[in-house]
Formats: sequence, structure tokens, C-alpha cells
Amino acid sequence: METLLLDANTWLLVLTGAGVSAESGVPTFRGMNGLWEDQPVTEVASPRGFAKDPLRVWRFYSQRRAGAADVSPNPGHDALVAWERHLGDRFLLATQNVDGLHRRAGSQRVVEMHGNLFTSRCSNPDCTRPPFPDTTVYASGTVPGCKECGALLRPHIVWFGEQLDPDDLTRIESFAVKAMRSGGRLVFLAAGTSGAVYPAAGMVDNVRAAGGETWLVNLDASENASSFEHFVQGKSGEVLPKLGR
Ligand code: BV8
Repeated sequence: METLLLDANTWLLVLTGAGVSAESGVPTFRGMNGLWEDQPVTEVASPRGFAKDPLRVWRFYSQRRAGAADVSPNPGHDALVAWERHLGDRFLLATQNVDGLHRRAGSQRVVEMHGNLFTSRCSNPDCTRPPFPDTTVYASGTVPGCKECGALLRPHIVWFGEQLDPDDLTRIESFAVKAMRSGGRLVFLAAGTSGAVYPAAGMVDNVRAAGGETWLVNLDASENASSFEHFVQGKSGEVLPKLGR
């Protein structure tokens, strides 16, 4: 297997997707028995779907909240924690995953680009109540209401058609700019993602345009696999612990 050199000159930006949590038992979105198989994504992960049927959306997210609470990080998550401890502020992890497993494994320099299953917020944009930690698995048939304004609560998740948090995108971009300005070697590694969802799927192109090195660790060739210089095929829980040196 190729080796990823993590030396004093390396700045490492990692992007993870559902494949990194698959070995913890969290279902992925696409492919065999993926989450979206029996849930049309527009019906359960979009503002329109929530407006149309909040019960269905809360049933979908409550099931995932319960599932994610029951699983544990795997060696792929642990390898990323070790890389962060080795590289310090020359490491940043951007995750599309909303299951919270990276933080539970010990990752601290994490940007949860698509939000977090264990946070809810008021669906009323004019409400002053900020997003809050919420581990409640709401019983089927329940749509929780906001204590402050009475509007429906919603998962604090970025749905299709919704903008990502600009602060998150700025943090990721600033890391890459700082790496390039330092004269260091910017390395972008994507693991466990189908490369199907933007803007996350476009990160590899941005890094290549900036002259960075690109790696993909995935069970099979992702949609944007051809954009990566290095492709290590395999399970992230097996590949990541051996890849970094
Ligand atoms: C936005 C929350 C501005 C829900 C999610 C440019 C071009 C085309 C379209 C667009 C574009 N820009 C914006 C869009 C529209 C849209 C989009 O990208 N659509 C796609 C379908 C074409 N993007 C948006 O709407 C984004 N907002 O850009 O705002 C805007 C708005 C409208 C129009 C233009 C601009 C918001 C995107 C966020 C959506 N929310 N999640 C939830 O999680 O419940 S995305 C959803 O898919 C999940 O978060 C998930 O993380 C993400 C990506 O999936 P993956 O993580 O990659 O998982 P997947 O199952 O697909 O793949 C797993 C991979 O792992 C596989 O390859 C498999 O082989 C591999 N694997 C499996 N096991 C293992 C493994 N690998 C290693 N080891 C293993 N063991």
C-alpha cells in the first residue's frame, strides 16, 4: 500500500462521508440497502419535504438518532484522531457525517458540514432560540414544538437546497490558504464518500487547483475518483490505520 507521509511540512485536510461510519454499523446513503433506498431523499432531507410531512421527517431522523447513539467509533475514526494529535493545527477534518462519531472518537478539529443528529433547532427563522443539544428520540407520531415560539422544531441538519454554514466553509478554505501560504505541502484526503454531494464533492478540485496533493480512500471508485491523484481502495477502518507515516 502507498504511504501518506505526515511530516513537519504536511498540512492535512480530511473529508469523510458515510463510508467511514459504515464499519461502526451506521448505514450509508447510497448503494445496497442505503438509507435513501426506501426514503426518497427529497421527501426526508429537504425543506419542502419537511413542510409537506414533518412527521415523516422526524420519524426518519429519530430512527437515525437512536441508531447513532447505539454505535461506537471504529479504527478509521481512531486513525484520524491519531493524525490530528500528530499534526496539531496542521490538521483539519471536514465531515459530511451527522452521527457525531468523530467527536466521540476524540477528534477536536472537526467541521460538521452537514450538521449533527444530536442537535435540534426551531424551524421559525425569526425565532431567537439558538440550535440546542437534543438527544430525544421522538416517538413516532410526534413533532416537537419550540418552547419559545411554538413553531415546529427541526433537526439541525443541512438539507438539500439549503446553504451550508458560511463559517464552516470559511474555516475549511482558510485552512487550505494558510497551508499554501506557509510553503508547506497541502494534502487533501477524502474517505468513505461517494463524491455525489456538493459543495463537499468539489473540495478535491479546489485543492488540485491550489496545487495540493489528493488522496481517496474508498471501498469503490467514487463518482469523482478520477479527480484524485492517489486512490487506495479498501475499507477505511483497515486502510487509514496503516496509511499514515
Ligand atoms: C448547497 C444531510 C447552495 C441529510 C446531506 C453543484 C452541482 C450539482 C448540484 C449541486 C451543486 N451545488 C449544490 C447542489 C445541490 C445539492 C447537491 O449536491 N445535489 C447532488 C445530489 C447533485 N447540494 C446541496 O443542496 C447543498 N447545498 O449547495 O446550497 C445551493 C442550493 C441549491 C442549488 C445550488 C446551490 C447541501 C448538501 C447537503 C445535503 N445534506 N445530508 C442527512 O444526512 O440526513 S447530504 C447526504 O449525502 C449525507 O449528508 C451524506 O453525507 C452525503 C454524501 O453521501 P456520502 O457521505 O458520500 O455517503 P454515500 O452513501 O453517498 O457514499 C458512501 C461511500 O462510502 C460510497 O462510495 C461507498 O463505496 C463507500 N464506503 C462504504 N463503506 C465503506 C466505504 N468506504 C470506505 N470504507 C468503508 N467501510
